[in-house]
Amino acid sequence: MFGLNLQRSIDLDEQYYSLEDYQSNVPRWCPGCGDNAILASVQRLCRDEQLPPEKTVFVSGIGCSSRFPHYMNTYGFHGLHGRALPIAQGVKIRRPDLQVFVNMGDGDCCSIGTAHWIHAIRYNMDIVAMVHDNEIYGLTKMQVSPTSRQGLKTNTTPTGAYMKALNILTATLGVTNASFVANAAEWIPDLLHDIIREAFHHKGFSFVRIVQRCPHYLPNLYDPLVTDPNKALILTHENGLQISETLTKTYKNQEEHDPSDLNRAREIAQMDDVVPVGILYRNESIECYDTLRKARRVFTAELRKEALEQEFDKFAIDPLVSEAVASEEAS
Ligand SMILES: Cc1ncc(C[n+]2csc(CCOP(=O)(O)OP(=O)(O)O)c2C)c(N)n1
Ligand code: SF4
Ligand SMILES: [Mg+2]
Repeated sequence: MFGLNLQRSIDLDEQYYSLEDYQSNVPRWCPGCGDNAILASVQRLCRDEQLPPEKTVFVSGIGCSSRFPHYMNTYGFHGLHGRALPIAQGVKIRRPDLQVFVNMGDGDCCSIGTAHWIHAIRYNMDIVAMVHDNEIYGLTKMQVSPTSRQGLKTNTTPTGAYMKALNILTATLGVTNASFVANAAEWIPDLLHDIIREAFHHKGFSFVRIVQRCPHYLPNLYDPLVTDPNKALILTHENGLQISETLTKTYKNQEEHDPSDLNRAREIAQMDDVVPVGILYRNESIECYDTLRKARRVFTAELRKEALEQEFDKFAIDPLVSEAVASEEAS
């Protein structure tokens, strides 16, 4: 009789998710680790897009970066080393209504997970994949990675990495059906956020390589890039990133790059004196495997029941056959 009728005063349709709604455990990454900046950007995206936590999934492999799902207050799957992508594809094919994100390390994606990486690009499923590229195996204490630069001293290459580093961007751009390829640097948070937002809005496999600092094992590695803004080549375009005036004052090295220009994207990806920041390539016309499969067969409750019954029928015992067997045994 006294007080508010809460049933009536709270309109559940008007639920607003704040940043805190996406935050979970306190991250256990080292202070200054670039993974913290990536997490903050992704939580901001979820808040801005008002993604319902129960409709959002983060899938990872194994590595420092792969602790990501523990820090998101959404569904999550901390998988196996190198296997984040097939797990995410499995989730998406069965639950197309979910927003699926993948967080992988450079070792996860480009070493043990290489086959999955290549085929995930070709399958072009509607998933956002982020590679936290710190050029090292962080979790296993500083082993060489395919993206480690030549000469880098690590615990498995104490005299320096022998090979030239694998170029993640040119490799991705070279795969059939590549539909969205972007590059970001975690120390430019505004552009990191804008790039992840563009990736989220792309229908298809959105591949974002993020240059990520590992101050614990490779302190100062990225200092020349972080301290000299001209080492970042900002890619701007009306169909890509639009950079604010404030950022332009700092990041003057810009190129207007049309993300539909694959040849120029490949040239930019090959630059090794600057870090391109922006959308290298976007093609909305490539078909998605999840859409193709959906068009062929809609899994209604009826169809599921029918399929289950067909399976059970394989184990059914025909009464005529069992009678014949019984009388044969008796004679
Ligand atoms: C099948 C398998 N092989 C090897 C390992 C050991 N292992 C765990 S994480 C990792 C590399 C992590 O490096 P990266 O993927 O770059 O992630 P980071 O820690 O740098 O974020 C390795 C080799 C494992 N857990 N499982
Ligand atoms: S070891 Fe490197 S990558 Fe791992 S949490 Fe620490 S700073 Fe980050
Ligand atoms: Mg790594």
